[in-house]
Amino acid sequence: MAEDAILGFLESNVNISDSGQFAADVGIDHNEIINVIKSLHGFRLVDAQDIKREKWVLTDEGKSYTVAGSPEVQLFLAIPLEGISREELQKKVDSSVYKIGCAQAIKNKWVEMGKQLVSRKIQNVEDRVKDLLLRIRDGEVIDQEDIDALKRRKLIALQTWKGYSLQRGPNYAPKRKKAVTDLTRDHLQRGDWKDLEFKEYNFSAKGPPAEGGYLHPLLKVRKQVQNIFLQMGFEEMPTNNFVESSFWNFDALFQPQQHPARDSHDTFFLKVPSTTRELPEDYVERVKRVHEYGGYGSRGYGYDWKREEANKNLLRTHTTAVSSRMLYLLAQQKPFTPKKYFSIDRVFRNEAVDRTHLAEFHQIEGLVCDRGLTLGDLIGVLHDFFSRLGMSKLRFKPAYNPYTEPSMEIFSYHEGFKKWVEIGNSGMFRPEMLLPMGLPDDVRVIAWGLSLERPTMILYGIDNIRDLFGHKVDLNLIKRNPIFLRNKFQIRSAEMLCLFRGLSISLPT
Ligand code: FB9
Repeated sequence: MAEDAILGFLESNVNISDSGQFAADVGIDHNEIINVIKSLHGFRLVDAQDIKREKWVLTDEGKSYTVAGSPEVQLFLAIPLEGISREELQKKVDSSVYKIGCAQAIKNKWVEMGKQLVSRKIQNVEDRVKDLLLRIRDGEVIDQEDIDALKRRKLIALQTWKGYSLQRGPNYAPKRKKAVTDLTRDHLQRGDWKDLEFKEYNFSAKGPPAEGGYLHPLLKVRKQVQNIFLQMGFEEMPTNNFVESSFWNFDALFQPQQHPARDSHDTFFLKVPSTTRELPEDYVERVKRVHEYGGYGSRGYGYDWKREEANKNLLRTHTTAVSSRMLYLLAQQKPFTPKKYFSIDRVFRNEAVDRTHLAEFHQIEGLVCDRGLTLGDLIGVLHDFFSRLGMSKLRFKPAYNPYTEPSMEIFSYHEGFKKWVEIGNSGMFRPEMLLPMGLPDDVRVIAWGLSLERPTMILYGIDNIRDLFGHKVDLNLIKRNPIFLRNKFQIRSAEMLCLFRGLSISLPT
C-alpha cells in the first residue's frame, strides 16, 4: 500500500520532497512510509536523502500552564490586595505552584514575602510565560533568550523529526517485481524466470554464527585447575576407573572396616561384579596385619580384619583411592624417586542431595611424596596452589581423616561473601598407610583435596548445583561464559567477570 503510493507518485512526479508531508497527504502512517522508503532505497528503486527537522514542543508541565496559567501568575492572583499569610496562601494554591510561583514572582519583583504577610508589589501582571508557550505550541518562532529561559524551566523540549526526500532510483519501476532469492523448478516450468527480479547476492552478509562446541563450566574450571597443577610440576594420575575395590578405597588407606563411611548408607557397593578379582597378596597381608596389630610404631585397630570385606567392589568415594594405588606402585620402584601427583575426577557418595550436594562430584586431589616432608611443606604448597586460584588469605583448622595425621581443613576469606569459606581438606598420610606399601621410612606424603563443583558454582555465580548439572543446565550460561583465568588479559576479564558478579577475588599479581 505505502509502496504503491510512493512508486505510483514518482511515476508522474520527479520527487517527494518531504516524506512527512507525503505521508500526511496520502494518509499513511509516516513510520510505515519510512520503512518502505528504506527498503526501496536498498533496492535502488528510489534514491532517498535524510531530512531532519527540530522543533520546540511543550513538556507536560508546559502544557499544564497553557491551561492554568504560569505558577507565578496563579500565585499572584491568589494574593488578595490586602495581602495574605503564607499559610493561607499555601492552602489556596497547590504545593508545586506555590514553590515555583513564589520563586518566579519574587524574581519578577511582583510580590513581597513579608514575615507574616505575602503582598503584591504591583497591581496586575501579564502571563508572558503562558503566551510564549502558546506561541511555541502553535509553531511560532520566539527569541532565543525566551527559549533558553523556558528550556531551563523544563517547560519546553527540542523534538527532532527525521524524514526523507526521495526521487526515482536507477532500478525505479512503478511496481516492484518481487525479487526472488532462488530459481526454482516451478519458475523453469512456468518459464516466468525470464522476467523475474533476482535478489543480489550479499557477499558481505554474515552467515549464521558458527556454533562451535562449548566446554561445560565445570570442564573450563577443570582445565584451569589441571593447568595450575602442571605449572607446579605435578603429574596427572590415571582416574579412568569409577569402580574400585574396598581394599584400595579404604583398607589401603588404613580406614577400618567398621568405619561408618564403609557401609552402604554412604557408599554405593556393586552387586555385579560384587568382588574384586585380584590384589597384591603380600601387600594385602601387610595391610591386614597393620589393621589388626599395627606395627611401624602403631598399635593398629585390634579388630578381626576380613578379606571378603576388602574384596567388595564399590563406586570410589574419593580419588584418594587412586592415590593409594599410585603410591603403592611408586613404592615398588627402587630406588625411591620423589613424586608430585594430582587427580581430578568423579567420586560417588550415597549422600542426601541438596543445593550443593549430589550423589557424585568431582574431587580435586594433590599429593607430594618425598623424604622428610613436613606440615610446613603442606601449608606452603597449599598457599602456592590456592593463590593460583585467586585465594591467598588462608586459614587452617585441625581436622580428622582416617588416613592422614595431622589433618587440616582449609579456609579462605571470600571478599564477595565477606566470610571465611571452607575450601578443602588436607593432611599427611599415616605411616600405617605408607610403610606397608614398602615406601622408605623417611618418605612422607602431604596431600589435599577439594571439589571442582564448589569453585565452579562460586565463580559462575551458580546457586544451586542442579543448575550446573543435568537437563536443567541453561545452555546460554555455558555459551556466554568466557573461559577462566589463563593469562594477564584473561585475568582482567575474569576480574570484570567477578566484579560483574559481585564477587571480588584477589587475583595473583
Ligand atoms: O571444595 C570445597 N570447597 C570449596 C573449594 C573451592 C572454592 O573456590 C571458590 C572460588 C572461591 C570454594 C569452596 N570443599 C570440599 C569444602 C566444602 O564445600 C565441603 O562442604 C564439601 N566438600 C566435599 C566433600 O563433601 C563431603 C568439598 C569436597 C571435598 C572434601 C574433602 C576432600 C575433597 C573434596 C579431601 C581430601 C583429602 C584430604 C587429605 C588428603 C587427601 C585428600
